[in-house]
Order: sequence, then C-alpha cells, then structure tokens
Amino acid sequence: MEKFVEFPENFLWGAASSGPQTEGNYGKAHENVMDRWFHTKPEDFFDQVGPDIASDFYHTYPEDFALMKKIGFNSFRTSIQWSRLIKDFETGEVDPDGAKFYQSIIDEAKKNNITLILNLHHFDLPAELLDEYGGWESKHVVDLFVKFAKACFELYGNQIEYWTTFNEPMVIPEAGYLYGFHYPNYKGKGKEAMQVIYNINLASAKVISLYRSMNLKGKIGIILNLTPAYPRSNSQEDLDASEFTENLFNRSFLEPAIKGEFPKKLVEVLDKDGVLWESSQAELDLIKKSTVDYLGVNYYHPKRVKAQDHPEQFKEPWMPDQYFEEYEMPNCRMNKYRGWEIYPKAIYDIAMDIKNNYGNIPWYISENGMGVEGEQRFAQVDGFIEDDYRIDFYKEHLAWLQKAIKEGSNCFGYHAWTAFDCWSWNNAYKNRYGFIAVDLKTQQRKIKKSGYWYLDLTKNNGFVYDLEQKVE
Ligand code: IFM
Repeated sequence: MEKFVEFPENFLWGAASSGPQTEGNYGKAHENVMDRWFHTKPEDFFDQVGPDIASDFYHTYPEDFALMKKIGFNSFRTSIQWSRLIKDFETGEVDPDGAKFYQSIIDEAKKNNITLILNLHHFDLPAELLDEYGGWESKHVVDLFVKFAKACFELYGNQIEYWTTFNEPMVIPEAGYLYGFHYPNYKGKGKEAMQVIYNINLASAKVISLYRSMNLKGKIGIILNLTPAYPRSNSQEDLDASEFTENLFNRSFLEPAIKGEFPKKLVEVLDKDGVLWESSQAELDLIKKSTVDYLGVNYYHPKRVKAQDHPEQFKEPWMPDQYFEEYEMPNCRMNKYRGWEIYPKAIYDIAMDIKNNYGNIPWYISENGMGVEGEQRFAQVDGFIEDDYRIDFYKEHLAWLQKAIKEGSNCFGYHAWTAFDCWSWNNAYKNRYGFIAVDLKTQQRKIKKSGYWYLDLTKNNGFVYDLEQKVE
C-alpha cells in the first residue's frame, strides 16, 4: 500500500556543493592542491577538464540561486576557499576581492531566502602549505587554518547560522596518503595518515573553540562521510575486521567530534604498532571540550568488510589494511559509473546509530546522490534530461531516512549532492550529479526532471511511496 512519506516541519531541503568544484579560479591569488594537481598532471583528469572554469559559479551565482529557489531549496551549502579568501597565510590577511565575492554569495542567498551553510575546508588545502610544511602533517598548518577561520568568522560570523569546519576529512588521509587517488597521491604512508587524522581533528576542535570564544549567534559542526562497515559473516575474524574499519574510517572523526575522544580500541592498536599520532595533553583536553553543535552526514555507500587474508603484505610500511579487506558483496546493487554500492538502508542504520550511541545529537544528511556517466543519453530533443534513476535513488534513501526520523532520530534536513552539475576532482564532469544540467561549452543551465520532482517534494514536505515493497 502506498503511503505518504512525510518530513518534520521546517526541514532543511536543498543541496551541497563546494567552492573548488563550482567557482572557477577567477581572481584567485593561490593554487589549492587540486589546482596544483591539474596544472601539473592534467592527464589524470577525465577528458583533461580542470577546475579553472568549473561551473563558472563565480559569475553565474545570481542565476544559480534563482534556479535553486525555483526547484524548492530553502538551504544550500558551499565552502569558502582558503586559497581565495586569504592573501597571506601566515598572518591571515584577507584578500579584499575574495572577501567581496563571498559577501556577494551570502547576500544572494539571503535575497532568495535560502539558508546558507558555510564550510571551511573541502579538500582544498593551499598548495604552498603542502610545499612548505607538509600540509596536514604539520601542526603549524593547523594554526594557520585557525587564522583563516578567524577571518571567516570576523567577516561573516554574524550573518551565518550554520558553519562547518571540514567536509569529509577522512578522505584527506585516505585518498592522499593511504591509497593515492587524490593529490599528493601518496600510497602506503600509513603512519603519516594517522598523524593527518589527528591534526585535522585538532584543527576542527581549535576552530570550534575559537568560534565559541567569539560569542557568535550560530552553530558549528562538521561533515563526515560515513560508510557503515558490514561484516561478511559473524565469524570473530570478520567481526574484528569490520570493527577496525568502523573505528578507522568512521569513528576516528565521529567520536572526537561528538564525544571529544578517539576510539579507545583504535588508539590501542595504533600504539601497539608504533604508529600512534603525536599529541599533547593540552591538545587532547581541547578536543575533549570542543565538540560540535550538530553533525552533517554524507552518505553514498557502505563498506563490505572481511578479515584480511594476507596481513603480512601490509606490515612494512605499516598500513591499516593488515586488519581488514574490502570486498564486493555478490549480487549487490551497484552504481557502475562510480563503482559504489547502492544500499539505502544504511542511511537508517546511521540515523539510529546517532540516536542510540551519540546522544541523539541534531544532524542532517549533508550529501547523498548518484552520479551518472553520459547523462546526455537521457536528454529529450529540447535537451530536457529525464533522470528517473536519480529520482528513484532519492526516494528510496529518503524513505529510509524518514523511517528513522519517525523512530526518533534527530535529523533536521536533507541535502542532495548536488544542485547544478559540478566538477568532481579527477572525475571532472564524467559523472553528473545535479538537479540542474550544466552545458560546459555555453555554461547554460537547464533543470532536469529530478529538479521538478524535488520542487514537488519540498512543496509537499514529502512524497508518496511504499518502502515495504522494496526488499533489501
Ligand atoms: O564530489 C564529491 C564531493 O566533493 C564530496 N562527496 C562526494 C562527492 C561525489 O563524489
């Protein structure tokens, strides 16, 4: 039987994006690490498309906000690029043009009655700080990040209700240090990756502490990509592997952000193996007391985990993979364009975990979405893209989310990834994610079928669906 899947009043509806993936590099005095990667190795990028123009948001933001309004958004997330706002990283001196641009974004959002969530770091470390200090391996960079945050709060602190310190911080050690799929493309740097995890947690806590000391009226949180680790079987070996994976990939940020402490079992293993991060008691005390007001969860896919068959291969240099191995579960649903499993029920599992184990802290889905390659295949003669697969994807995830809300999980919003097609790092524009199509040659925008569906969803604050007919 079909039912109306209804959401709470004042629910945040909208989508997320980021500065480096949308703006284009106009007027930016510094490169971030993604700019650097493209400028030195363009062949690593799909069709050799880089971030220099991206979706031209630097110029198109008035039109983009109007379109977002048109498809029912009451909120939108983007990020302030450190490499645009700051002229001198050591002193925190602001670049006036950068400051003006972000003020225009804030004004435009306000004009359209769209609540802006502003994030401070979306994989976009200034490249000079990698060259000079080793990037997030350095605690000096942590302190420079606090100076950048201070400039943001001084400029815009009274105008913004929702701040976030980092987006998907785990991707930085994972992609940059362990497996090499983001710049600086290191592989096998397990020990360094553990220090990066710690330093980013410290940076987040220091920024939260600064924010509180400034007595601003908004809230501050962090955005984590949570990938629940489901074990292959109930054997002790598989259960241990999934527990380790959970602790490393999810809880090494979740626990400090919400409880102010690192997962004890993870710390014990890292200590035993001689790869525990360098920390001081004063830093740990600061992390303990500087926890978030709210949490953003980016959910795309789960991890399927089993015991590692060849731990000896990951001992020298030390890699966490000696404790687990990921595998593709037979017969699972896959988004083959991205290589990610589609498993909507995980959104419910995450929601209940937050409710039961993290004090039911206020949280929202800060990203969820489906990227598809060659989306032009689904265009009608007038260019209208009929992306029904995206609508189905959203409906199913939203239905699981709503079930969790009905069962008491304290979720206050849902942001899709993304509003208008944007640049996705080295995948560039291969997979399109937006409600609004972007023609890269003309930069023209056109709302897709999913955009009109989103408008209906937001108008009705729900949709008709029968989750029980879906068997996971
Ligand atoms: O494009 C990314 C975004 O920067 C972080 N979350 C996942 C998205 C899709 O791959």
